[in-house]
Parts: sequence; structure tokens; C-alpha cells
Amino acid sequence: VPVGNKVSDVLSRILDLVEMHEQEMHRVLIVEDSATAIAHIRRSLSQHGIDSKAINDPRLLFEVANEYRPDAILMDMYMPFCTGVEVTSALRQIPEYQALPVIYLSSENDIVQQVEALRLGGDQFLTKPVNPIILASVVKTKIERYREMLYSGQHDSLTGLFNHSTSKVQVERLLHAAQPDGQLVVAMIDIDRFKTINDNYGHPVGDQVIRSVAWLLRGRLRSTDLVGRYGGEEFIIALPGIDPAQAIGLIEQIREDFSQLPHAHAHGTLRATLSCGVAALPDYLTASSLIAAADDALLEAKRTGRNRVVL
Ligand code: GH3
Ligand code: MG
Ligand code: MG
Ligand code: MG
Ligand code: MG
Repeated sequence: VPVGNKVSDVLSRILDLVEMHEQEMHRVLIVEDSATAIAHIRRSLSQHGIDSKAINDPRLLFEVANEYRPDAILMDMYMPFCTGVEVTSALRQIPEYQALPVIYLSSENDIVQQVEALRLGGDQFLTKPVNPIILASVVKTKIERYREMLYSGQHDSLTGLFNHSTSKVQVERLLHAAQPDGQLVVAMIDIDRFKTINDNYGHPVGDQVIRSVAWLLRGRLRSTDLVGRYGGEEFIIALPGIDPAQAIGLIEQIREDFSQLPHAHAHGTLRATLSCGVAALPDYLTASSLIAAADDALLEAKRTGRNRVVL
């Protein structure tokens, strides 16, 4: 049962859905100095359900991109102040925009210029006039690939949870959202004597046990809680807006229920247990110290017999 007040849970689910919808929309930033070209491109995109925003001054690109968060850029070649190639080269210097699809849409017919634009960071070169269906299809395909790439860079393929590095970023994010006087509980959860499960029943059975931990955590925690796979058989969770005693009760329940879960193997079922280390605001104030303290508590849980939760 998810914790917390019911009304705020419902509200947070609604906000999640709104956010999900916004994320599903394709957003294209058009960098183009001709107003007629902008109108034409925007009409073509909107006919295919693609949201867009246009700027006629390439110098505004970074400011607008920060705000609008485009999934792709449609770039003109020749504009006042600078060329599309110059803007794209500058964009590629910024880690956040290194893989953002940049699609050139220009009347430049010279192959040498086109190849140069691709070499300096463009993903595709379309020449004007472009068929609106081709334009929409190129934009959508590039965006889908880009999103798949982002997703697989942030998630673990075995469990679908956030991976190690994204988990740390998410703890930072929750911490910033919780401050100055909010609540945040971080826990590290590790499967006990997992090596013997692999040794006795094989790696695929071990994988299934890892998946069942992920499934249980995701099912028991709120959509606003972080659940990540921190290492091989080690998980991290971060729960905002809950006091440590309440969180420990919840984690204790998850630990207990997991210990009763049967896991199938070739000749029957096995049981596995979890050790959990917990740390919370305001005892620790940074993401790395919260994680380190949860890790210390986890070691303590291992030392004192496993299958337990330690604060
Ligand atoms: P402890 O109770 O102290 O945590 O002991 P343990 O055996 O669980 O811990 P240890 O760190 O010695 O072993 C963890 C093992 O997890 C070693 C590694 O081969 C295995 N492992 C790591 N990732 C995966 C995976 O994705 N799938 C499977 N099946 N095993 C994995
Ligand atoms: Mg132009
Ligand atoms: Mg272990
Ligand atoms: Mg270990
Ligand atoms: Mg471990």
C-alpha cells in the first residue's frame, strides 16, 4: 500500500500523467530566418501532430532550448549573424546537447556544403522544398531513436529501473526538491548470499530473483519514489516526504514480504532475503553522504546477521 495522504497521491498521479503526455509529444525547435519558411514548416509539422517553436535569430538558440527542451532541431543553413553549421558546432560542445538530433533543412544544393554540415554535427540534410510527409517522418524517426538512446543510457536492461549513475542524479534531484526543511529517506538494499543462489541454481535463476526485487520495490513504492539498480544485486531507493520511522516500517514490510516469496528453479522453489541500510535528512545533507551512510548501515545489517533493516 503506498504511503501518504490519499488526495496528494491522486494529485501526484495526475501530474505524472500530464508529464508523461508532455514527454510523449514530439517537440521541434526550428531555427530559421525566413518567416514564410517558418510558417510552412510549422504547418507541416502540426499536421502530423508534432509541436514546434521557431526562432529567427540563431543567437537565441541556447536560451530557448533550455526553456522549451526540444527533442530535435530543424536547422537552416544561412541566417544573419551566423550559419547553422556554426550554431550546431557550438551546440555539440555542450554535453546535454551532444546527441540531440539536428536536421538541416536548407536550399543549399552543394553536396560539399551538405557533407560539411553533417561532418560538423548534423544528423540529416533535407533540401527545400521538402515533402511534408518526409519531413514529419524524418523528424519522428530521429526523435524516437534519440529517446531510445536516452532511455537505454539511463535504465538498466535487466530490471528497467534507473541505472547506477542516473540513480545518483535522481537522489540529487529529490534532495533539491526536498530542501530546505523537507524529508528524504535513502535506503540501500542488497540481496543476501546471492552468490550462493547463482552457484546453486544458475545465473538465469539469479537474474529472476533480481527482477523480483525490482518488481516488489516498484510495486510497493510511490511513482514519485526513486527505485534504482545500484549494482549487481544491490538497489537504491529514495523516498521524499516521509519521516524515517514511517519509511523504516515500509521497508521492513517489504523485507518481510520478500523473504516469503518463492522463486522458481528447475527442481522447486527457493527463498531469498534482503538486507537494508537506511539514512535520512537531516542527519546527512548531501546525496553522497546520504548514500554513504545508507551503505554503512547496510554493512552493519550484513554484519549483524542479514535479513534486517538498519538505520
Ligand atoms: P552478501 O550477503 O554479503 O551480500 O553476499 P552476496 O553473495 O550477496 O554478495 P557478493 O557481493 O559476494 O556477490 C554478489 C554476486 O552477484 C556476485 C555476482 O556474480 C552476482 N551478480 C552481479 N550481477 C548479477 C546479475 O546481473 N545477475 C546475476 N545472476 N548475478 C549477478
Ligand atoms: Mg536562411
Ligand atoms: Mg548480496
Ligand atoms: Mg557483498
Ligand atoms: Mg552486493
